[in-house]
Amino acid sequence: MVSAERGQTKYQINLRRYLRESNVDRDLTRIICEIANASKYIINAIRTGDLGVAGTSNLYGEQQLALDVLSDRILQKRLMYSGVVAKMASEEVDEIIEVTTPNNGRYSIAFDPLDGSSLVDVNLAVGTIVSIFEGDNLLQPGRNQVAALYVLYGPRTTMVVSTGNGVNEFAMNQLMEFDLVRENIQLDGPAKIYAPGGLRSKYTEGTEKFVRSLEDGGTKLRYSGGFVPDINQVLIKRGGIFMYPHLKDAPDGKLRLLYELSPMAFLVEQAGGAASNGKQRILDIEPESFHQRAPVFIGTRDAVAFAEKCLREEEG
Ligand code: FDP
Repeated sequence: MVSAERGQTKYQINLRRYLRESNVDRDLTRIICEIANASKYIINAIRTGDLGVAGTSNLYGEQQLALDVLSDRILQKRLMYSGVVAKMASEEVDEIIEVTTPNNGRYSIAFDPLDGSSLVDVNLAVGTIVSIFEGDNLLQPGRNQVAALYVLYGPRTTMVVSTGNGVNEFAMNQLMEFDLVRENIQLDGPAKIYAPGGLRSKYTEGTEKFVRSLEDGGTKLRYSGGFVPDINQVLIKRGGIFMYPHLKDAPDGKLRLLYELSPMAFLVEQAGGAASNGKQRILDIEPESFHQRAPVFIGTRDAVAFAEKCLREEEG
């Protein structure tokens, strides 16, 4: 740990220095700093870029926005030439990208370049989500990640990152560099807020019961429709739960295991929280395909355990 104060820092320390002083491996530091650099261009594209469609669709059949395609290109380029990456998988691209470098990259990366991009035209927050594994195998359980992070493009641009030793928040300053603003974020408070994705009329009995108990207990609804800002709110407020449950017509929910759930589950567990598909820890799911989806209940440990209990009762 670099500063003494938990949850806060007293002096400015930038991302690279923080990683170096925390003894994070040099190549991993390089990757995280490349993503920080890429985010400068992504935020610029979000602020000023074309809001239209790209005229292409991704493999889920969803129409790609020009911003999705551009953000993907920016990230791919920075990582490709970093010299330390073996493989990349992007939510926006069908095939796995093999990177050839003279020294064979030691890390592989899965990313969602611009999650929630459909919120840009209504000027709500969006984010980039990144999962990092050592070696060249990306199709493995999330517990094997060596690092995970997201960049949140809101009124401020922040990066929340874990290299397996707690969770820290960095904020972009006027020079577009990331400074440490919160160290060792902990989900140690009560779950005061909940963010429920998906159509409520499609919830199954157990999820409906869970939501009703939250409401009866005074938990407040705080849902922006963007996975990154919604998770960020739970983390920074030190308690809460996000869910995108299994639905009557979508048993696997909506969110993607590798690109969205694994990295967020890694961060939330590192902050002392939990992430479950309702039955099983998200980080223990053995992925069978790159584009696999899973339901998710993620946030404060007690709230996730209670969701699991409601779902067990639903099954009888
Ligand atoms: P989007 O489709 O706008 O990219 O990852 C997909 C996502 O957004 C998440 O950011 C968000 O939590 C979820 O979908 C919202 O889905 P619903 O509109 O079905 O609630």
